[in-house]
Amino acid sequence: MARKKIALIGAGMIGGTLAHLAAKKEMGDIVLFDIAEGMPQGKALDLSQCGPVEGFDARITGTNDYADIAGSDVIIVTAGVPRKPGMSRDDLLGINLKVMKAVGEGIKAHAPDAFVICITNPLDAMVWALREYSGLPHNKVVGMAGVLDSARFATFLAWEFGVSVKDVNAFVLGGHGDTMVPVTSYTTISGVPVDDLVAMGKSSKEAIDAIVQRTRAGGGEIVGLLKTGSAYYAPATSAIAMAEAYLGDQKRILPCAVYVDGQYGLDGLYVGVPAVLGANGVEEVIEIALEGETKDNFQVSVDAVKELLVACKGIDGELG
Ligand code: A3D
Repeated sequence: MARKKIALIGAGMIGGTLAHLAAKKEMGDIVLFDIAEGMPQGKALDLSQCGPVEGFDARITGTNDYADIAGSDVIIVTAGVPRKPGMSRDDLLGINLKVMKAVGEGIKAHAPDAFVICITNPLDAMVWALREYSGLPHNKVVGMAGVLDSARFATFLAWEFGVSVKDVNAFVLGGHGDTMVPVTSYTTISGVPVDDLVAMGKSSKEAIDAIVQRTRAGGGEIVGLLKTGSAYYAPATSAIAMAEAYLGDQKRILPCAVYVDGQYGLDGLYVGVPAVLGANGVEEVIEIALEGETKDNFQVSVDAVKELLVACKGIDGELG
């Protein structure tokens, strides 16, 4: 069987980390694409030279030519500009929308059968625009955010309860932004809902509320510390988990930004909800019952995503 091919559009901090992870896991051969001349080629050469030390077989190449992504099984898109301190994800909209147009057209022309995972912010709007520009089926274009947001939530909860992160199953819904909805009623530690653990006195409502807020602001906290860019290790590993679910037909249920077509009473947009990822891409959107405050917060998040789509359509009249 031929090796799988993974194209990484954007060879910056996340792109380079993705390439290293994919190579270490021998997921396939890797093409790093970027508009910066020499940079993807240089990173590819450097990463290739990890192979003999780490013992992986993966051909890693760098390019500035979209023709080289032809035949890719998976494409992970990080092309664009990351947030700087004080800049919201939404400030990035205008700049990154133009990037999505170029990337979408490149994918359409050279790799229309790929499964595409978008990471570029503002995520829920960029994945929608990328799908529009690429013309790929909706089930083959998905956004990475929920896996990362859930991982952040899980990390903070594991610290709070003094347990292994392996035992925390965290659940975050909605758009990837300050309005995301970490759901404590669906978040469990070894099957026990966090709300029940609070009732048992293992933590307090105030502490959990603070963790929810820290999760929502989790990206910004790292931007503030790094000062020159945004998080890249955890975003990269989260996208790799999604790529593995597709390539291995794992049928994993992962929170992703997926196209909703009637589910949750929504259609025509991408938003973060649990979905089954397998060989057909997004195979099913899981519709859970939302009630009370969670329902209201999800609606606020959806409204924020809708506002971004209106802004995108305002910038490029050909969209939607
Ligand atoms: P960075 O290291 O700047 O890499 C971005 C790369 O994109 C650079 O190498 C650019 O040269 C390249 N690029 C710019 N325009 C184009 C183009 N038209 N075609 C191809 N390449 C281009 O950023 P990063 O890797 O740290 O972050 C990448 C994106 O991910 C940013 O938009 C971040 O905001 C976003 N991000 C999202 C999450 C989510 O959870 C959704 C988390 C962290 C970062």
